[in-house]
Amino acid sequence: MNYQILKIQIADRIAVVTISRPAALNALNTRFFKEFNHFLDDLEPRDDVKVLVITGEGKAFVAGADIAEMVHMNSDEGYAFSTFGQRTFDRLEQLRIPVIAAVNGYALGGGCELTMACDFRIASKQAKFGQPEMNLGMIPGYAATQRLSRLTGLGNALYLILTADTISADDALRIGLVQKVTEPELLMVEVMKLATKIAGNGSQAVVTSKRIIRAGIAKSFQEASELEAIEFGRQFDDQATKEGMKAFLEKRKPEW
Ligand code: DAK
Repeated sequence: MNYQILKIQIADRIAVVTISRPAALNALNTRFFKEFNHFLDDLEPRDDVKVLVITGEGKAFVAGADIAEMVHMNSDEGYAFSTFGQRTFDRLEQLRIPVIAAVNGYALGGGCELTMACDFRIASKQAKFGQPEMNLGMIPGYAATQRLSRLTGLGNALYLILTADTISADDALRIGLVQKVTEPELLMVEVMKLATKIAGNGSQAVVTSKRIIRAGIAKSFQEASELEAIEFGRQFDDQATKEGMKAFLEKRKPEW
């Protein structure tokens, strides 16, 4: 595919996707969703890529869904835009490998929702987060009403969505929306350090942990613990687990 919005770099087991439509603050349009799904089609079968990083070019991560595109939609087109976006974000959340949002600037509306479909959010001090849909007379449409409360608690989700307030990276850290805040010039350095660390861990253990942590949220504690026990048992047939334990006992680094 001839990518017009995404810039993709894959090296050393890490894929970095930069959303690049800075003149519109990287607002999400239909073209973005097509390119991103195409990229996921290519990425999903690859087992040489261990971590995905998503960031934005310019002063925004993503300033929301593209209002200039949405304003012309009728209800059928709005429905299609909605389901396409929801399916894409679900697909991202369920990606086998961990996904890090490197939030360089504005992450508003659909942009904040995109970060929440990732596994971690690392933010530059210049980043700003919010769900400003109320200002447009609409409710969030890419699952902020569900993911925000799961990540930050009911009170914070209600506060952010009902006020439409924009908050700083430090406030996002305080409510648990982001995991770390960095100086702007160090954002990608810190994110790549984190990605490299995770990429170097036993790949099967990383992938399984992500899958059962996420699956467990929708289950009772007992069911989720049973899922953990099943997967825990299964890994004793895995050479990587044996190598991890042997390396510890032989006082050397594991060779994965
Ligand atoms: N869409 C389209 N263009 C956008 C945009 C957006 N979300 N945000 C910014 N831009 C464009 C601006 O129109 C401007 O274009 P030009 O005038 O230069 O042509 C350019 O980007 C630069 O923006 P500003 O001049 O406004 O830059 P400032 O630094 O002054 O302000 C800002 C930055 C981020 C505070 C401001 O741009 C802003 O308030 N932007 C809108 C933020 C926003 O309201 N975001 C939420 C959008 S609503 C759905 C699912 C999801 C959604 C909806 C439905 N379904 C399932 C149905 C999601 C909705 C949203 O995300």
